[in-house]
Amino acid sequence: MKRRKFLKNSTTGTAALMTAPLLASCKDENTKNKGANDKSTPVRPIVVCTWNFKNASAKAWEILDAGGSSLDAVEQGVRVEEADVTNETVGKGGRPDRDGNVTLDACIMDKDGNCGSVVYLQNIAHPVSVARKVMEETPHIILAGKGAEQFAYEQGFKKEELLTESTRKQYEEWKKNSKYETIINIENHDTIGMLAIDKNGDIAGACTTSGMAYKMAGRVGDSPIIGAGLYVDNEVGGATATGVGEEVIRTVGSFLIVELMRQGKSPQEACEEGVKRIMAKNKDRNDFQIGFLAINKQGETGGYCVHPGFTYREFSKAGHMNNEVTSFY
Ligand code: SD4
Repeated sequence: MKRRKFLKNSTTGTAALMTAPLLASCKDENTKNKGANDKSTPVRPIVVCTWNFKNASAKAWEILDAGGSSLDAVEQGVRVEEADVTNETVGKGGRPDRDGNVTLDACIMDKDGNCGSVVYLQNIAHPVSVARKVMEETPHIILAGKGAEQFAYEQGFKKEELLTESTRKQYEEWKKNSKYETIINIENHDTIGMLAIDKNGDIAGACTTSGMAYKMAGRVGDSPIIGAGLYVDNEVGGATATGVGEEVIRTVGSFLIVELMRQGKSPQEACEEGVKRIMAKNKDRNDFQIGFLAINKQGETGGYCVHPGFTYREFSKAGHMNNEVTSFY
């Protein structure tokens, strides 16, 4: 049965948060950012990211609060998760494909509509930074596989083993049955998509992932595809996605959500419509999760997902919080 709840929020792990040095200057609040719903007062700076990535959002906030650009904020923010080997869905320590290779997808987009992306990148721990180099140093937008890796080395990135002891063991275990399954809310965090508005009111976004665990070799998801896993239009807002990328690509989800906001929908309404479009194409199936997150130029935020469990973290002067979003089911 379809049910709609109002956006809830929770501040989990407040005690742990208070010990983190990055957060020392910010208060942790239990209430939704009030300014975010007041259309007359744009909320800036502000950063939001998929799931409750406290350290990543705090890093981005540190940059925004110091007057840095939204582009730097999202790059540096998502790098925190790329470096965290305990996060087995992003960057180093991400789960491999079915041949045992860790292949990473990431993209970044700035206020001027410039964008860069890497797909199927191996042996490099920070795909988002390679994506930024593609954006800034090449005439192209997407580099794939060996070409992307070669470009990364030319740009000074170091070769690294991305498979960890933990993911290697899980892979060996997986090989016993070799069954490809899309797990809903894996680890309760997966791909990180981040959207930020800086003090100038400029919007940027980034998205990075190791993709679906045990995917076919060569598979690329939505996360590095501009318009699918991420889209930013500085006049309107930005959107990002997590979940089964194939479904997000079929609706060009993030672009759709930004266009719906351009037509007057709130971020919340636009995310709901995005999920409904996906479900309309999946009348016989609901065994997958999709979570959309959006922000508009005013700093209003919203999210919606197929199944309960998806959350997004929001960080502004009003505080930082983990928002549970409403779901289609
Ligand atoms: C993908 N959207 O590769 C990514 C992965 C993800 O939950 O978000 N997993 O399809």
